[in-house]
Amino acid sequence: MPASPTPADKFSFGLWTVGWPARDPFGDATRPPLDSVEAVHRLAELGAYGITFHDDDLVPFGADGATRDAQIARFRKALDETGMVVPMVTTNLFAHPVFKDGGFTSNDRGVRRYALRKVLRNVDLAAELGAKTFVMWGGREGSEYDLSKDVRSALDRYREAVDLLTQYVLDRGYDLRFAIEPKPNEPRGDILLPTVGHALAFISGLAHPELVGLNPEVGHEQMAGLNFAHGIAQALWHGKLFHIDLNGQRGVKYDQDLVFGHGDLLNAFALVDLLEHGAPEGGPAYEGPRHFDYKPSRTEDMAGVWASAAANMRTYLLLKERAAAFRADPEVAEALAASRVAELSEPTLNDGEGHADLLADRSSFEEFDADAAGARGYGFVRLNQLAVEHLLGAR
Ligand code: 3MF
Ligand code: MG
Ligand code: MG
Repeated sequence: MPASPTPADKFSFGLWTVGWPARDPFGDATRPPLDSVEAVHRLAELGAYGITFHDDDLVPFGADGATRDAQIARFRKALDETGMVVPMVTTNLFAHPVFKDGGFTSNDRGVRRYALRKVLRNVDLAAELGAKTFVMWGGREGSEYDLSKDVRSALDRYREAVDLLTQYVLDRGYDLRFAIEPKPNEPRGDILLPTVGHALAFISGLAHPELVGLNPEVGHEQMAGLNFAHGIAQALWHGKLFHIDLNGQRGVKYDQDLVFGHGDLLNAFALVDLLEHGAPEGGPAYEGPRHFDYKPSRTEDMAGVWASAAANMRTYLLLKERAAAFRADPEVAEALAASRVAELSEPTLNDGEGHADLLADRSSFEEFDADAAGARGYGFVRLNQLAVEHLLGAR
């Protein structure tokens, strides 16, 4: 059994996760509001190391300066008392009616300028609290009706906004990078930058791409029917996994935000294996916060909220332990070799070989026995069964 979580595990939670009073489009809140100071203390007791927030989670939208300062001071005191850190901060550009057609990409230019000002103010706060990542989830950047949104202009405006923000961080000398969080839909019918792949392509056209990466969320990719572990592998390949939102999702439906592992458990196993063992030399491929962006289900009371928060961390640690056992199993090593998994890291061409050499190599084509290669099995099912058995604790 894994040890209890400790700050060294780098588990963090959004204030809006444990603080969700469980109001949904069809029903009222089932839980009381949660004070940010209590959230810090309870999460620290459970073994988390960090807490994250949207500006409006900490200070109600439109609060005056004195209220804002007082709320931030109380929060900071709770951080000091517990040793909790704020590794990431984010801005809410989706809740207030002003953002009903988006923030950075609203058709209304005044709204776009207002959104930028709101984010700039929160970037200052993020830097002040020592956050290293500023997440941008553009939940309202999108449309329901194709003809209502000029998508190319919207992307111009999105780029204009992100370019302004990176320039701001550079000019202020902040040690802060941005992470875009893709999502295919909900609350908009179609959201801009809907998947990891779309966001990666967008980042490559920015003025300071080195300051912008991704915050992929398990459920968001799975809502699009995509393989989250593959998406994370590609984000790592581009050097763009700046942050991660862990949770659970069961198939292509609304954003469930279940506890991590309570959706596609096998994919969660592959994900933890990748994060913990995916470096080329075998260590962790990702060193950042293991951030949970889940919602304690509406059926749960406050005791259930804390039980579900603990469940996220325990599931992660169990998967980490199972992945380590999988990697240490000699039969797995043998199955990996039989499946030629490591052979894929060998370059296809010899050192210095070009197309002329390849064309001259008769063994690669004229003498290659395609029928024999086509008849050979890869043994992937055996390998997967070994993974399932480790996951089930049967080995
Ligand atoms: C919505 C989300 C968001 C983002 C958050 C972080 C409310 O599906 O995942 O949570 O994670 O805005 O920036
Ligand atoms: Mg979500
Ligand atoms: Mg999220």
